[in-house]
Amino acid sequence: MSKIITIDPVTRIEGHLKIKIEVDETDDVSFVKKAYCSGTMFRGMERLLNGRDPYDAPVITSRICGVCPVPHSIASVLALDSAFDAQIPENGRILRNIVLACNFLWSHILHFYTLTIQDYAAGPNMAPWRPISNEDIRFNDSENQVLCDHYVQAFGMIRKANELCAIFAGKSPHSSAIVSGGFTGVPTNSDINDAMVLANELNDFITNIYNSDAQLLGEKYSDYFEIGQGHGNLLSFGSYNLDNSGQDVLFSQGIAFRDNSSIEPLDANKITEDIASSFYTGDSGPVHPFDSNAVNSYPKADAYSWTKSPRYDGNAVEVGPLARMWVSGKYNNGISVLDRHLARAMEAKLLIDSISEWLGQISVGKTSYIQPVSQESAEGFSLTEAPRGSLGHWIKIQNGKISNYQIVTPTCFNTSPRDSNGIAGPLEKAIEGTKIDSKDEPVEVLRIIHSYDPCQACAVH
Ligand code: NFE
Ligand code: MG
Repeated sequence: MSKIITIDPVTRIEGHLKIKIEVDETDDVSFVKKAYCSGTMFRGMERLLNGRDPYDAPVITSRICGVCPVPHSIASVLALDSAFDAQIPENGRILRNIVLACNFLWSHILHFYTLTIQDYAAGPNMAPWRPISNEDIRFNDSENQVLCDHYVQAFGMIRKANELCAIFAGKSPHSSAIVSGGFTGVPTNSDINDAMVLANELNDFITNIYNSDAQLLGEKYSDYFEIGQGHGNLLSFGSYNLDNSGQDVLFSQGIAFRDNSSIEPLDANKITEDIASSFYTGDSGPVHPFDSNAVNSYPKADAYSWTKSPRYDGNAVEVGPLARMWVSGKYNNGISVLDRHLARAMEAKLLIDSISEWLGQISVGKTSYIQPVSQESAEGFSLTEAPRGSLGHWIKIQNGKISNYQIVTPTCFNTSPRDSNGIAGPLEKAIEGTKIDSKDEPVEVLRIIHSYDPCQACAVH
């Protein structure tokens, strides 16, 4: 016998996500047999770009999301850079890295303290900590109190990460300083000094509080190192150029398949999207983003999500901090709920250390921008990383206007529905097989979902 449980909406994520699970009830113990992820809203940002000036793309695509506006701007200007063969001055490259890393930091801190810790810790008897239905709280009273204090401190840190970004980008979120050809700001010594002060405060919090709270979570909930593995395929597009050759990067590009411990190089032609279970019509089967002709279509038989199904060489692949750190050889403990949280915290430490280094590399008084030579007809694409994982933008330009713009986001990869081969998306697969202690409160499922840090606004874009 099976029981259907629907969590709709899933809370403490960004955007609108529904999870339906089928729980096996034949024995005393319950296991999830099937899981279905649905993005329940439509955005249409790709269609909105058709016919517009190519330089509008970074400004508009930034608005896909208030959580990761910088990565969308970066992905969009990288696609324009590739279409126009733009040259980026050193300062432009460094400033892009700094503001991108600031966005990662504010997102990671926000995720751990405002979207995750409530799954594990019991705060005071007031909103947003109560009502609480979860019986599986393993922290003692004083640990709960400390975590709650850190939650309050985290808000100040999120603000500081945004301020650090705004020193250079002028405004955060949705800065217009990130442009094809580089970056519009030319920093002063006083900008760099102000940024250093904020970076030091953030480093202190990330090192002594965030990373140590993540470790404590790992100690209390060590069984979650065995929960939520999924397909076990980890993909990273790579990001943060450390020189202008594009060869030296902070996060490498590559893929680690479950049955193969080596990291394989990525072939951009093997990235496809499938719309079998999505509310779109167009070419069925896997289609490369440049060839996409998908148009929204609702209702549609057998479809259950507004998210498409990105695949790599036919495989469903997990993306995110764990995949990025794994492919870069910086984390290899395992693939699970807790590994995702620990890799994310370790990545935050790596990034705040890098920001301090990059601040020291800015050349005061030198330009950050070289005007690109626009083309009437061109195409380009970018493969980069956002806080939640691999992000790609593909642009085709005809008669000086955008003729096709396609976006594949991290949460699209992670929360994708089944494809035409019946392969479940990474989050669906991670939930399937999980043992549920209480069918009224499947907290295990919620903890698996939150470990991916889904953003459905990005997923449906
Ligand atoms: Ni809306 Fe985003 C990140 C992107 S997730 S948060 O990180 O792209 O798909
Ligand atoms: Mg898309």
